[in-house]
Amino acid sequence: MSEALAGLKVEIAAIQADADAAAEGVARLADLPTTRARFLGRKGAITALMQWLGRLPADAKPLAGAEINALKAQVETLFDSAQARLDAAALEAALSARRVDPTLPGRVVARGATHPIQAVLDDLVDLLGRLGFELTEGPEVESEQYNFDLLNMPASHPARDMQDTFYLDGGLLLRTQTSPVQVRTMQRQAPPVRIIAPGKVFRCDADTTHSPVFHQIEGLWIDKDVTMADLKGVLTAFLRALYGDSREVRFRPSFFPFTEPSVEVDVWTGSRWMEVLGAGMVHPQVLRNVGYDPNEVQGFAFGLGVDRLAMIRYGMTDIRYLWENDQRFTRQFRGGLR
Ligand code: 2U9
Repeated sequence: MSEALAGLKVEIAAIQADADAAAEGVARLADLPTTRARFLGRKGAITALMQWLGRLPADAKPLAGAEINALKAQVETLFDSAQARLDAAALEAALSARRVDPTLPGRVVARGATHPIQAVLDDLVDLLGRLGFELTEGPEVESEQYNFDLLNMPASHPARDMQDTFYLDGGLLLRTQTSPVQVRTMQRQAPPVRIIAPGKVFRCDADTTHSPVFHQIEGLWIDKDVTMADLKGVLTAFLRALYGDSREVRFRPSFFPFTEPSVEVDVWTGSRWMEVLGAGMVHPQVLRNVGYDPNEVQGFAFGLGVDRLAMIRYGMTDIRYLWENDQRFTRQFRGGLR
């Protein structure tokens, strides 16, 4: 063995011992890369060994190269396991810092309840669905055109009074009824049309029985031969499903600009008649306004106030309970009170 090769072996043994101690001694993950680079980096001790190769006779070079490579592989393994040791320690530290105590009592999460208006709305949509009416929806911000003009309520009509309607900038307003939804639907599609439009409506009015925001559900059925007899039949079936099978129902003449003839419908409570909805045969002018021919098609529309129905159903005396979100009130409806 040449002197140079013997010297190389001494040097390899020294680096090996040095690397063992260094890898063992690294205490923090962050220090590992610099320590590793002292041996394996571009200016590290093992890289520097390569200059020994130049000083060796040609026949010793393969053996020396193999020795250096073996050292390199060993030191790499050394630092890989140091890395694994430090990774595991870091994970252990992170886990024990956020230790979970499974014996602690659970947090009580307050459970919500379906709002009485929503409960009534769900029932109505379901019931009218079974009577063949399809759910439709539309915007709460409307134009005077859709909320009034097309429904046969000209500019002079009292319903357009500033006191009743919330006007917005740019000729817009908050819809005072859901009827514009039916107008838009009829403009879009040819008859037959058999739809309901539930949703929020807005009127500038507030006391114990009036809220500036309330809910309506309106229905519309247009076809070639839908008559006043259908109006009476469908609405009687609807009200009996809602209030009881043998409930007496009364139709009284009334007036709405968008229906002719118009009726108001009462149910017998046992002691008095209670008004529950309005309806009528859709006015021929309204049909013309949406591009329908009143000589070809006709039909009926109806509307009812959902909040009022909820108050009747649950025996409420003040509409404001519906908006206060007082849990002493709302939690009474948990589990679907009837
Ligand atoms: C079109 C044509 C006609 C909807 C109708 C009523 C009668 C009615 C009130 C009930 C209580 C409003 O919430 S309330 O104050 N509504 O009495 N609504 S007929 O008539 C229409 C709708 C759309 C195209």
